[in-house]
Amino acid sequence: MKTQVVIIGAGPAGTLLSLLLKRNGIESVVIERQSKAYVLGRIRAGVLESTSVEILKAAGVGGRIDSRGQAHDHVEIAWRGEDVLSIGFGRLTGKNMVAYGQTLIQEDLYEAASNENIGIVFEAADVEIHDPDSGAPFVTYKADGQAGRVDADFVAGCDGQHGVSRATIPSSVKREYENAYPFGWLGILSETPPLPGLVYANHERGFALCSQRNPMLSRYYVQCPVDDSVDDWSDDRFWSELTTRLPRSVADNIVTGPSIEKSIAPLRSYVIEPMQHGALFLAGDAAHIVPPTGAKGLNLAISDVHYLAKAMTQHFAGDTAPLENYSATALRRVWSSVRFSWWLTTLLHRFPDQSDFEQRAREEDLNYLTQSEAAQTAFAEQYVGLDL
Ligand code: RFL
Ligand code: PHB
Repeated sequence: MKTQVVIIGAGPAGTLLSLLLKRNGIESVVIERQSKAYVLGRIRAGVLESTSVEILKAAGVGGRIDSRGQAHDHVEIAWRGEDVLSIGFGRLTGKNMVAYGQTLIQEDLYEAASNENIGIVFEAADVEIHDPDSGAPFVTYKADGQAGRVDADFVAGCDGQHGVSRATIPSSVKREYENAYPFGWLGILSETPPLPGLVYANHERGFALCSQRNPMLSRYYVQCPVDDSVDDWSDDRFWSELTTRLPRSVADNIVTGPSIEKSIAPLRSYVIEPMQHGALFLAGDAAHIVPPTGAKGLNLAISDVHYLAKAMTQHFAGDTAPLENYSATALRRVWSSVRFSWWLTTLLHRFPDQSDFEQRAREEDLNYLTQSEAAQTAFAEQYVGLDL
C-alpha cells in the first residue's frame, strides 16, 4: 500500500489524526495492534478541556459531547479530612471542563472514521518502522497471517506509552526525562449516581478522587501501593477507604454499590525530546506521560494531533516550516501540563518516606490556595489548559 501518512496506533491520538488529515484532503492508513473491541473496552480518561472539545468538534466528532457531556465549572480540593476548597475555574478563566469518557470519544472517532472510509488495520502484529530518516519511510506488520507493508511520506507514532515508534529514535538524538511515583491509583466504576462535581482529596491515608461518567455511572480512585493487585481490594474495602479519606460532608453523599470495573494504574511522568526524527512524528502518550492527577493525558494527545495535522497540511500545501517546528510547538504545551500534573500529584498524595516538614509545607500550599485569588487563578488557568 502507498499513502501519504501511515499512523501507528488507533487510540484517540491516531484515530483523530486520521480524521483531521482527511478533512484537509490528506490520505492515511492506521495500523493498530489490538482488536477494535479491546480498544473500546479500555476505561481511561474522563475529563476534557474546552480546547479539546473544540478540536473534536472541528474533526466532526463533537455531536454527542453537547448532549451527553457534563460541564464542570469548578473542582473541590479536600484535605486534613475537614477543609474543602472550591476553585471556580469557570468564573476565574471563563472556561469549563467537560466530563465525557474516553470510551465514548473512541466510539465517536471509530464511527466517524468508518463514515469517512479511513482504513484501520486492527490486530496488526510485529509492526516495524523502516528508514524513518530517509525520504521514503515504510512500515511493515502482520495481520490475518499475512505480511503487510505501507509506504508513505510520513509516519505518525501514536502508539501510546508501550508502542514501538519512540524506540525508533536513536539514543544519540533523543533526550528522555522521567519521574516515577512510588504509588498507583486504584480506580473503580460503579452504576451509582455520582457526586455533582469533581472532588480531589489529600488525606493522611492517601489521595482520593471522586469523578463520573454519566448520571448513573460513577468513577472513583484511591491512591494505593504500586504493587497491590485488584484482588487485594474487595468492594467493601474500596468504599471504606474512599469514604475515610473524604471529609464527612462529602463522604455522606457518596452512594456505594457493586463495582463493574476495577483496575490499578502506576503513576509516571515522562517526556521525550524531540518529538520527531526525520519523517517520524510522535503524538500523545507515545511522546509523553503524565500522572492522571491533572486530567491532562488525553487533552495533550488531542492538542499534539491538532498541531501535527495542521503542520502536515501546510507541508503538503508547500509551507514546510510548521512541520519542522512541530516538536518545539507541541513541547511548549506538553511541558506546561507535565509540570502542573507533577505539582498537583506531589501536593495531593502521601509519599511513603515523606517527612512531617514536607507534609506541613504541602498544607501551607493548600492554605495559600484557599486565601489567595491570585493562586486560585494560576491553578485554574493550568487546570483548564493553555490556549493553543
Ligand atoms: P493510547 O490511548 O494508549 O493509544 C495508543 C494505541 O496504540 C496501540 N499500540 C500499537 N499499535 C500498533 N503497533 C504497536 N506496536 C502498538 N503499541 C501500541 C495501542 O493498542 C493503542 O490503541 O494513546 P493516545 O492515543 O496517545 O491517547 C492517550 C490517552 O489514552 C491517555 O493520555 C489518557 O487516557 C490519560 N488519562 C487522562 N487523560 C485526560 O486528559 N483526562 C483524564 O481525566 C485522564 N484520566 C487517564 C486518566 C489515564 C488513566 N490510565 C489508566 C493510565 C485516568 C487513568 C486511570
Ligand atoms: C476521571 O474521571 O477518570 C478522572 C478525572 C479527573 C482526573 C483523572 C481522572 O484528574
